[in-house]
Amino acid sequence: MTRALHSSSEPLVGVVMGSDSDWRVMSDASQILSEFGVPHEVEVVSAHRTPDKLLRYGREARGRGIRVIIAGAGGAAHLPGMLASVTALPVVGVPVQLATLDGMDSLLSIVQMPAGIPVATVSINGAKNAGLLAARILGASDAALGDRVEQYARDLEAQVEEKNRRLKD
Ligand code: RP5
Repeated sequence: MTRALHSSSEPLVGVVMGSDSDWRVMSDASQILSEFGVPHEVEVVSAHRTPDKLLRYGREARGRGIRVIIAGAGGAAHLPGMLASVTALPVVGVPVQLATLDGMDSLLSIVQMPAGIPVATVSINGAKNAGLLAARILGASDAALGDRVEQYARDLEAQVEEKNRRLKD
């Protein structure tokens, strides 16, 4: 499943993370996007260490043709919310689990957004679902991609039924 979404390979999804150390989790988003043939870019953007870059990235993303931002961060995870505050694009937040606090710090930092500035938060380390959510968002207006998303769900269903059948053998 590696067909290109468009003939152009201009990125439609921005996969950003607060640190290169988040890549162990965020690579799942990039991988599933690649499987669906969704062109995307990957960038380290830190809310606290590179605040000017954060603002620039958020403000310019839409004009560059990005349609969905997936933002992962751990600890005091302000990246997704701050990006959402400077762009009209949908932002999917991925709480990255660090060594302490079981990722609850990251989850709560991302999920409790004030009314008016939404972030679609997935589960702790849920980067694969973030990628799938981005594919679904794009697939709502791209029939070929929407079909691939539907087929993915049907394949999952078939896998569960196959495991169920084997269990009973
Ligand atoms: C956060 O701090 C990053 O998103 C990362 O999850 C965490 C730790 O970063 P490093 O110290 O590993 O660079 O901003």
